[in-house]
Amino acid sequence: MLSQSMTDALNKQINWEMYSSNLYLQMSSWCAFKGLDGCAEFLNEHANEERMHMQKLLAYVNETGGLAILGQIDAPPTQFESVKDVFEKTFHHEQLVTAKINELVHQASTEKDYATLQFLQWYVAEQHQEEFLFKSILDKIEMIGTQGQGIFFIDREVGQMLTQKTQESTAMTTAQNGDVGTA
Ligand code: OFO
Repeated sequence: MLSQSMTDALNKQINWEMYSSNLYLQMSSWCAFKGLDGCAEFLNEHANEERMHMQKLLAYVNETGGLAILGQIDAPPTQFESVKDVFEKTFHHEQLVTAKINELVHQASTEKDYATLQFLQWYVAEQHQEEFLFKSILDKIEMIGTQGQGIFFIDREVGQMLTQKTQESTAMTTAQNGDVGTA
């Protein structure tokens, strides 16, 4: 059973995850408008992942005796200076989300809510991956540069990262199904 304070804190995180989803969807839209189709697809997929993060939290609150609440969500920014600006903002946003997850972990630990503490470990690992992912995109942008055909190559690289990610997750699902079949 969740305490009211833990329920409130998880509901705030539900809101953050929805905001993240909308932010990345808006960035995807900006990239599509600029003809950056690889980046647009990558960010669109990432928006879907953020929605999944929200749904996972919502399910946890509901199954633990709390009432999950979808509050008002701020509108994300609509204009960006460049593709580099987009990915700098994604990286900073993920750092902010990591800080929010760490606050939740601290609260669960302080309240001795060990089920929530355990549940949040998935988000701790996920944030590590996401910060790494966006930092690696920023590193690539830095390496390739945005002059001349640089933007074309950045867009292609980011699009390929999505293809690679999709292949890895398909391989993982296949391996997991195989494990279940042989168990
Ligand atoms: Fe991008 O992170 Fe959700 O949690």
